[in-house]
Amino acid sequence: MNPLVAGLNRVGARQLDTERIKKDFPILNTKIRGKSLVYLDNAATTQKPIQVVNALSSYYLESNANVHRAIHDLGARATELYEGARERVAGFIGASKPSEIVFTRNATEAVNLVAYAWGRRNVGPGDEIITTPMEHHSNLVPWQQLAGATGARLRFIDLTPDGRLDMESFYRLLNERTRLVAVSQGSNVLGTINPVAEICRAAREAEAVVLVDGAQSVPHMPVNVASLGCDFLAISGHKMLGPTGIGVLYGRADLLEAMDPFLFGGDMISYVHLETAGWNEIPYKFEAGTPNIAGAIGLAAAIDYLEGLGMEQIESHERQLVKLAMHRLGELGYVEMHGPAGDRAGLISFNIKGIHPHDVATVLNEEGVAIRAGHHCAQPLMEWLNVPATNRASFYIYNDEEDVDRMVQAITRVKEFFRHVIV
Ligand code: 7TS
Repeated sequence: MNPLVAGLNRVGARQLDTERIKKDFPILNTKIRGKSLVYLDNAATTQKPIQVVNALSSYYLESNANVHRAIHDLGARATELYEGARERVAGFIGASKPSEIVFTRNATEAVNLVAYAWGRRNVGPGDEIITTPMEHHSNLVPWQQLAGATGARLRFIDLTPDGRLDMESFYRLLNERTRLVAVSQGSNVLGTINPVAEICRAAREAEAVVLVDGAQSVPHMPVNVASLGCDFLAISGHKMLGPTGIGVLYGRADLLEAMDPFLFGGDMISYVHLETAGWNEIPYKFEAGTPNIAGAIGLAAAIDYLEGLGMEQIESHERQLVKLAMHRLGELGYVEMHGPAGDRAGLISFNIKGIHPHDVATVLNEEGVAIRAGHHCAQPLMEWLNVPATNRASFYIYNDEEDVDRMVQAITRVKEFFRHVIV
């Protein structure tokens, strides 16, 4: 027997009970083109368990009111739930206090908040911002804008041929002009896990601030801001079983205190006169207007679900699956996979020579297998890979060995469809 398969059976059975988990996700029973759905687009967004949907509906049905303003009991209950969610997030990522947790719409807004509220005040002409060619556009374009507005310069860490950060290149770039290092912990295309703790240590010595894009890591592995030593961390709730429209910016309290607000209006003020206003304390000064109360509550329920499984178990489950999938795709002989061979996150980007990724994804869809095709909002990385687009299969807690089988089988159908072009 294939030792990877044996390993997966042994470890998978002991770690995550996917059969039980799947029961919490009714959407996974959906039929696509008459076939049962295999959902492998988790890096785009994950499915939601009934526990999260129930948390949303019971909030709306039993506790709906605006937060931070009402004297009435319902308002107090909504505020308690919303602030409880903030505490839940703080505990989940090891923040030292809830006030370091700012609720945003998504990871994109969290990065933009830092680019405006921290960047416009702390970055000037001749300063440098270090980032990488593997960033999602969300962690690149805001820095391009900041550099353009302030006269700062973007510097890019080189990648190794297998898609890791070349750390020597990072150490060469880091200098007294570096104000910020903006780096993803997990690449949404290559599956690379970047050594962010090491980057944070070095940046601290150089007195530079580090923003970690945790959109693809926080849902999949234990992440603790204290042990990473990062200054900012951006998270999207919808990529970790939570609702859409809720994200998180973790920021070190002293940095948040010193920053200007990003958006202005209700709830973020301490006083307003006709001509002037003063700002509320953190984190409220960054949460102008009525927030996504239900979204925060749903995110807390998602964290409960994930912690119930265990982040280490989730990480190891995905690693087993991706290892198996890479092995099986490698055996086909016509699938070119991108990114590191081992020690990587639970997703695989690949190309099949001579066939556009959209065609591959279309054939897979016919077979009920949902994968993504495109540039994955990482166009500079597509240039680096020298492809217009890739296919991407991304795994999560409910995926299992059978899902890998179904994907591989569907890819063999692609070969049948396009046999004249595959050599
Ligand atoms: N950072 C990374 C590494 C991401 O993968 C994404 C979204 C974001 C930031 C932005 O997250 P958002 O919730 O603010 O949109 N990535 C993807 C993806 O790979 N496919 O669809 C969205």
